Amino acid sequence: MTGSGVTSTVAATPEADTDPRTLLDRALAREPTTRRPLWINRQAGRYLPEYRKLREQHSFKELAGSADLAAEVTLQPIRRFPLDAAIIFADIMSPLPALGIDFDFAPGPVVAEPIRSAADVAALPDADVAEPAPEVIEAIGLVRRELPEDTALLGFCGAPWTLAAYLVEGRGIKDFPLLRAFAAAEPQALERLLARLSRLMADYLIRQGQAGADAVQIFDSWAGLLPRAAWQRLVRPHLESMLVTVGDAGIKRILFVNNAPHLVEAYAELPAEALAVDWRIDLRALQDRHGHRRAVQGNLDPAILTAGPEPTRTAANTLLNQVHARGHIVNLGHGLLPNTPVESVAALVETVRREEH
Ligand code: 1CP
Repeated sequence: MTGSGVTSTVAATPEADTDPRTLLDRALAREPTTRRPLWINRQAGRYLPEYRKLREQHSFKELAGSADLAAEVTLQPIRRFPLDAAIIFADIMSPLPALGIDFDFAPGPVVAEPIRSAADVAALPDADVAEPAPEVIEAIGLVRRELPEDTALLGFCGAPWTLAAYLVEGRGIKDFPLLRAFAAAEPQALERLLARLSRLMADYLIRQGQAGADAVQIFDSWAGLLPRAAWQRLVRPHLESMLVTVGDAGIKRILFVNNAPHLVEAYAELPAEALAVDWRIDLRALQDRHGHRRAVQGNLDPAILTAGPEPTRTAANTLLNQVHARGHIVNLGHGLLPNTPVESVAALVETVRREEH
């Protein structure tokens, strides 16, 4: 492609200079911006020396469980790089104690008593009594007060299916065979579990919005485990009802679908302001099909950043040239890897910001 279409879509408008909204807000509305917004999945965490230093004194559970420490970790990458959004430091498991779920991290989530039967699902508390992750809600308030005005704050949650994956399987393992067996043997119990998670996550995301999050990202990291027909029947209705409830509350939604090429078209039909995809997906082709009504987010391969600043710059420039600026939020296609040099992140930030005019 020539690239001329790309430059014409980033033309600055006089209004854009005085618009109090963040770049992320405007990209979510698919309005023209002076440059594309950038934030990075897992931008806080183990690749940062200042995070590793805190981790010498505190477990991950302690960091995520304390509003003060979580706020501090959220702000660490923002102090180092001029990113356009912070994402609250927590885990997709954080709201699950509200359902009486006990878990630890080793380093990923390990559930003490996995859900393996209809009786296990029936035993979950049904009334919406407990407040999901009050420490996360408090941390959002703390970060909001510290964050520069032009930096957006993102809340997040796990999609019902991805949470169910950990709850049924008990931990993250390849292809989640116990989960797929449960979906076949106990479809009604699975649906009851998904419905319960969908309600809890809608409530949790709305609370995050009320506490000061500008938008929320829903991580469906294990979206691709079921074939399309089973996904449509069992999973989609519960994901959709959560997205509708959150949208009706006026909260903007970024829906991340990971490693599910057979479902990307179905995800693009779900109600969300932006669709985020992993690095396997052709983002420009996705934008050509759905960009008239969805912003797109992504999708550099995180592994490229581990190769250093030069490959990072090359890949970032290719992405910027291929994908139209309007309605594009730059990000990786999955989380930063712990062995990423800080210099690669700096190179990515610099490359994206150079587009400004
Ligand atoms: O320091 C440590 O040892 C803990 C590692 C760690 C971290 C930094 C875990 C355990 N979670 C987190 C934080 C986290 N998790 C964030 C905060 C944002 C940031 O770092 O900037 C977010 C958004 C998540 C979301 C998350 N957790 C997802 C969805 C995104 C994705 O990666 O697909 C998933 C699947 C999890 C589960 C989880 N928690 C932790 C790990 C290592 C994992 C995944 C691996 C596994 O299942 O074993």
